Amino acid sequence: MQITKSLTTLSLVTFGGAVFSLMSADVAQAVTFIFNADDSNLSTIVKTVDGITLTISNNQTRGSFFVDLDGISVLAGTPFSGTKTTSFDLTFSSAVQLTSYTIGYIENLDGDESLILSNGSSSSVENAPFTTGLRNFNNQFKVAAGQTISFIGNFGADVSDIIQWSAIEVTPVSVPVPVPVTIPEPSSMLGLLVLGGLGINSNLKKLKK
Ligand SMILES: [Ca+2]
Ligand SMILES: [Ca+2]
Repeated sequence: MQITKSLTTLSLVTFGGAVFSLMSADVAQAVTFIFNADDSNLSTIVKTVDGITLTISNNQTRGSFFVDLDGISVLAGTPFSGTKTTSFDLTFSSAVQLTSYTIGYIENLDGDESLILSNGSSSSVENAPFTTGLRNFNNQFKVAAGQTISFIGNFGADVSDIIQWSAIEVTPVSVPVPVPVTIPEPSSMLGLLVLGGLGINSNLKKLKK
């Protein structure tokens, strides 16, 4: 994916100054991981979307995940999946920013529940009340590739609750791309075209290695 993006960047730069303002903006789009019944009863869920792999593991205390058409149970009392789910770990194969999640189902919530995601240095606390639908993370913090995010769910006083996520959305953290900061004179455009071509060839060689 990175190589493909580099090629696109080179191509755009080659064709003139008009696109420079676009290149300086962060154009990364959110990547959505969707959970469904195929994920149920797995001790580790692995999903790859747009070249980013999400791994969810270490479910406590159940040992495996309960997932149905409403999504993955991120907080679940014993009435719903036999054994409570109170915590688990998430990792992403490349650097991302936590963006949002979609709640597919809730039941028996009392308004005293909370969800905490932390990578050790940053955290996001998701407080009740929860409703179904898309919800931005309270703190959209960034995590490095492979860094463990600990998820902890708090039931509050009553523990017969369930919250299911039908999806989680993250945004790739863009890697700085060396882009010229000055708009080239028309007379130097030919040179840029040549350099751009060389750059593409170089990247293609790397791709073949
Ligand atoms: Ca309850
Ligand atoms: Ca509760």
